[in-house]
Amino acid sequence: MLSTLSFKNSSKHGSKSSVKAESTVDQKKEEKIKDAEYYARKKARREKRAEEKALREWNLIAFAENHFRVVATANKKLIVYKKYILFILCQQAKEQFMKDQMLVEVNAPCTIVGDLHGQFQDLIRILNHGSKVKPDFADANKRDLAFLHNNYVFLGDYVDRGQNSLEVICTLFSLKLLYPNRFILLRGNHETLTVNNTYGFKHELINRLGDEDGFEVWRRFNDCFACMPLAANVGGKILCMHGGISDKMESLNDINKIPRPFTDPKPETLAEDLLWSDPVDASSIHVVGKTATFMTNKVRGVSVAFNEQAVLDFLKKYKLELIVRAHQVQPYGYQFFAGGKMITIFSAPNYLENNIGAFLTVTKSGAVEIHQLKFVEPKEYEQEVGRKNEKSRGSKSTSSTSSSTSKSSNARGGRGNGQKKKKRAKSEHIDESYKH
Ligand SMILES: [Mn+2]
Repeated sequence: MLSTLSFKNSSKHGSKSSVKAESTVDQKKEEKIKDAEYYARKKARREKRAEEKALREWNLIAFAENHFRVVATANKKLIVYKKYILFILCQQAKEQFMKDQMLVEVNAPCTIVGDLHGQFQDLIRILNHGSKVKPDFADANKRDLAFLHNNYVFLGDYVDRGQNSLEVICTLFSLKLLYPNRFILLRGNHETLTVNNTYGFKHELINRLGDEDGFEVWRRFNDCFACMPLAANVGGKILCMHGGISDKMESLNDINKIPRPFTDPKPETLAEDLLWSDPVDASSIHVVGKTATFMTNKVRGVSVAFNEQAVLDFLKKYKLELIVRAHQVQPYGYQFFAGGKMITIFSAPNYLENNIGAFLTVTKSGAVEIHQLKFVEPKEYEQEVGRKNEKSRGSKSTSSTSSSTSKSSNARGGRGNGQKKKKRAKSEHIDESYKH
């Protein structure tokens, strides 16, 4: 009470001076707003000029090539990116993705790659696989030699977790722009805003580009992710997606009808299943059930889990022979499900302690080979790349960037065939005590 009274008194007696003071305050405020508006306009003009300049100087080939040049120095923050360049890359990639159908048709031979999660060196090892010449983007001949006879399907989860999400996504986007029909980049559940907000990509961008620019670049990448396709059909026989199959479709063409863009899939939709679903844990009784079952995905708390019969029915219904998906880390890089009719591949070695990575190649006739990718220390990696360069200079020997074994499985084989392959792979590699 006392304070109210004294306030009233003071305003009564000192009204003149307080009005004056108020008007000065208002004036100052106005000036401040004007100043802020002036500087905002000035900044906007400056940014626009810088963006236009970046676009004039934008050199896609040089940008892509730079990613292949720096790998020999391994495992640091490799490239210094400018935000305007990243704006351009995102915009052009977005336009390119919109030209793909949601279900992309691809021809064999092709290489299918699983989760990469910011492991840039491993991406380069996979890209170098099968090429005798180190890719040189400045030289059109060598550029073509590296990738000419192959298509690539990447199954998503390029960003988050690892150290070099930015290098991975920039390499893949620039290859997509250079070879739009040969590089098919599917979307993973980490290419959604709510996920890469939390699991590393946003943090990496803010770390490398600063709060404001990092946030803006992150936003633009997600605008672009929102347009990426969700599935690929290799040779009309092998269906590829990040998560898995769905019970919310009636024809393969339903995938093409999923509207774009979307930042996060709506709950209980086909899009959500393609990004998130899983085969049920092998220890579950549902696996051996004779009825196709889609159940709540308790592990993820999102989308569905499906049993082996669901995969077999799905293949029959859509006249397919094999499903290739990623999304789950595997100790040996790959795992069969439904008698070899579904293969999970995970291409980031040492994502968890000691896991091996793997990727697939599909030959023209439809035979599937699994290539494993062991973890290499940065030092060994430099040696490996060094050895490769030596080889590419002279000798005839074929490249072996991906250390290790490859195994065959035939996508065209029958059910029994798949079983046989499963057994063989087990005897070679899979620890019996391991339960997926
Ligand atoms: Mn995933």
